[in-house]
Amino acid sequence: MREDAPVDEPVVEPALLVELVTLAEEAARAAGALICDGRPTQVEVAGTKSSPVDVVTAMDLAAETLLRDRLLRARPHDGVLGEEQGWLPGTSGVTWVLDPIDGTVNYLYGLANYAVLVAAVIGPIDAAPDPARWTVLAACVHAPGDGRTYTATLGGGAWRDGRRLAVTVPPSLEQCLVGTGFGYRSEVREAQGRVLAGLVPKVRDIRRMGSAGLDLCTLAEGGLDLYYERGLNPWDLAAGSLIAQEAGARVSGLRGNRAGVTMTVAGTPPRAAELIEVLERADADMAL
Ligand code: LIP
Repeated sequence: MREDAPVDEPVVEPALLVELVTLAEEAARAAGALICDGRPTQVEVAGTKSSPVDVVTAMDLAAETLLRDRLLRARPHDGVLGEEQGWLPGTSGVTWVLDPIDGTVNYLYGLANYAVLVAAVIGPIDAAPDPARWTVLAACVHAPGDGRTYTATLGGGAWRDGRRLAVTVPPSLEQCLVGTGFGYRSEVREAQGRVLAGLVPKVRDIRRMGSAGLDLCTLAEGGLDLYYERGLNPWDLAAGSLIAQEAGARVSGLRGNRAGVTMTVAGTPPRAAELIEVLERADADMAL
């Protein structure tokens, strides 16, 4: 049960949810085939963004173009927000939120932990989709490198390759395996490292796997007990947040806020509340 579900959560026609998740999976699989089967032996960096290690590859760009073409050919009045090509407003009320390769550095290094993230959200259409104001209706996270495909619809549960998912409930914070990630700017990473140093003695162990979308899916299937990260973009967060929520996780920010760029915390409610308390005491949402 989602603790941060808005009291006015919309009632959505089941037929629309089925249409959206089916289209999301079809598009994610097509983009996954492109980036995996077409991966060159030596992936070239096409450019950088927030820092010299925040890279974008030609495949990021090609995969997002494929996703947009597929989705808008099927639903031409929808909006789209993508990591590489930005926001295209729509008129239908549905906006697709896309990360063509989540875990770009893993993809660059030939590591399998990367995924295509596709989510359909509703919310105000006068501005780009905002985690503070959206409702995620349908999601697909597809990891072509190892074949994992996760899906969810609002109220319809979370699934991996046809198997229903549920989060774990460890007896204490000390027994929790915690996933996290770090920003691309060194001054941000320094502040995040201080928060991490305070957390390590309080939990079972830490995992940093390089893809927020797959971290949230791994939590949904019990491979992590908790996850937190400061600095997630909407496209990192949208798909995995629904899959985690539908598996029984609480997904939120700190200090009563919703999940978003300031902080995202996910996990079974009692343990998530304990992690939130630790992060609030550490002012983890105040780090650069
Ligand atoms: C990645 C996120 C991850 C974060 C990485 C990076 P990208 O997204 O999914 O959680 O820790 O630094 O931002 O850049 O691979 O799409």
